Amino acid sequence: GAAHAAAGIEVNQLGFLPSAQKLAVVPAGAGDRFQVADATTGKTVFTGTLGPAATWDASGERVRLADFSRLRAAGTYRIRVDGQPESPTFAIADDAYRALDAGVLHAYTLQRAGIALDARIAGPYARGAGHPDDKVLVHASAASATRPAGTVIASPKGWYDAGDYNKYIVNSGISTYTLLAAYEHFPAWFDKLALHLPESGNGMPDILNEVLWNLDWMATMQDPDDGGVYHKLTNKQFDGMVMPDHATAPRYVVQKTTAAALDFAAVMATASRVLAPFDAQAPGRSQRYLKAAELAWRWAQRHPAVTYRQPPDIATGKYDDEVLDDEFSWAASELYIATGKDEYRPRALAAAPAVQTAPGWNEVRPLGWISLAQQRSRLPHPADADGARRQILAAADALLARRQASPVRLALDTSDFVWGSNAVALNQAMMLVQAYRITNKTDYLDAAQSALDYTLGRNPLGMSYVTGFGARAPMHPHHRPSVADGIAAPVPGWLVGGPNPGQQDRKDCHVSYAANAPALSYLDDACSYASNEVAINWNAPLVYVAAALQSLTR
Ligand code: G3I
Ligand code: 9MR
Repeated sequence: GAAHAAAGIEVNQLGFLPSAQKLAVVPAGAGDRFQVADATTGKTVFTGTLGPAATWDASGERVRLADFSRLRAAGTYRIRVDGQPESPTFAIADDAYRALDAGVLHAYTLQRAGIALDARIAGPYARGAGHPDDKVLVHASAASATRPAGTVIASPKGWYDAGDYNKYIVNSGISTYTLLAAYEHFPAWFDKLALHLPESGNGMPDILNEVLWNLDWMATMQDPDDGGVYHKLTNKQFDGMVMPDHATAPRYVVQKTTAAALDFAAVMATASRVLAPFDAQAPGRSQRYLKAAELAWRWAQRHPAVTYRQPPDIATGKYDDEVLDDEFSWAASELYIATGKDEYRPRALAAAPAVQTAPGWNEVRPLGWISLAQQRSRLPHPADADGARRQILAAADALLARRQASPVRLALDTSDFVWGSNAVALNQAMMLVQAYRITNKTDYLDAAQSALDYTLGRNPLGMSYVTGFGARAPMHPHHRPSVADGIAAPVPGWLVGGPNPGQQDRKDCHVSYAANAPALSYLDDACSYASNEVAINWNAPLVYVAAALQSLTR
């Protein structure tokens, strides 16, 4: 492929809250000074000196930093440096991330299985109902005495996982938890964030209405006879690039696994806590969630090492993970908070074997820390939260140290450029936000801001990695509705996976990646599931971090 076009001046293309740290990255070799100009009048409103030049190893680019944090006046701006094209326009505004947060949450609504979306809800992305999942077959790998292979069960609703139309409990776990945590930590922000859902106006905050669509599905994935939880609900093969209502292959629930049971238990215990104040709307719901969580935990106790084995006739996503200590730890943490029972305490309080800088679908221990740290006052022994707080601070301090050494002021390490790297950056930001909530130390919030800046344009490709947001955003995500709907613009509000030098999709792509360096290994083509797919677990930390910066920046 061709060499990638120089990104020029790299800046968060949405912008900043007035008192946020504001950094841009400028190619070295131009002038020493930078100006920030009013985008409407062209008048210079701020000038500064660029920092020293240095090379970022993840991209090979030689850069200097522009710091204009002291510019606080609301407005729209562009950055200028001699010898460079002007930066994209960005804003300084009190509600800089309001439309973004609403849009990124709305993507979940557009991603719902089993529902038709009319123009009132979906605008031009209105579509018919797909995948009712009211007649799902029990796959041989999941057969039990009471539900032999071929048994028909109902398992409707939920969100499609990603660019594909399957539904996976492991990935639903972290996604649903992160949205519940966003509401639990920043209720005032979400109480005012209107999303235009079918349920809007029913007395629930819209973010919780959206989460309930997936919780309702998750609940059906538990076998009531033994408490075990199916790993996924899926076709045998991935669907073609068609709209949901044109994808009609038979659906199966596949294998009960320990990871599915534990992630399910953690989410249901969390939901019982976060949704308890809304029980009047659905009497007994919280208790049902907690009962389901404990039933799943007990199944996992009886089956502590059942890892996912893809059956030979199934080819869809695996979400396989051989290490289950972290799943036990997370589930135990949430169940300990919910019940106060001693039986959950040892697993909940067990220290991690190493510093864990961010959660991910296969590394969920930090999710338990987040809950324990926040729920200190509910614990039978409040000091039980201290270990979690220490582990959060160890993670955040490791990230701060990396950021301090980084020429682009990012905690991202070269090894963080994996499948879904954009979400690695945002999950790190979520950890940094936890450290800020514990200590009130601004450095942590600044580091989280930088991670958001990275995903919104302060990166060597000069892209906002969120569809529909920013001056230069992905146009061709690996997302079946975006490919099949006949609309040029992709479904908005999706964070794409991002640069991934693994390039595991090379064999399926008719075009090649423009570059191989970790931070440049990205392809805005629908073929590129390894760098340009979307996924519910990648959007979730973006919802969280945007809400956090809106709520905490002062
Ligand atoms: O576990 C190994 C680790 O030991 C090794 O050091 C490392 C080196 O690269 O690789 C690790 O495995 C990676 C694994 O994720 C766990 O992190 C694989 O290389 C990597 O290919 C794998 O990527 C996953 C991908 O599915 C393929 O299985 C992504 O995390 C995951 O987000 C993605 O999820 C897919 C679903 O399967 C289907 N639906 C879409 C979704 C998003 O693309
Ligand atoms: O569309 C699939 C995507 O959701 C997955 O993340 C990816 C990796 O499991 O696989 C995609 O499906 C591709 C399959 O793996 C290989 N043939 C081409 C498919 C893309 O249409």
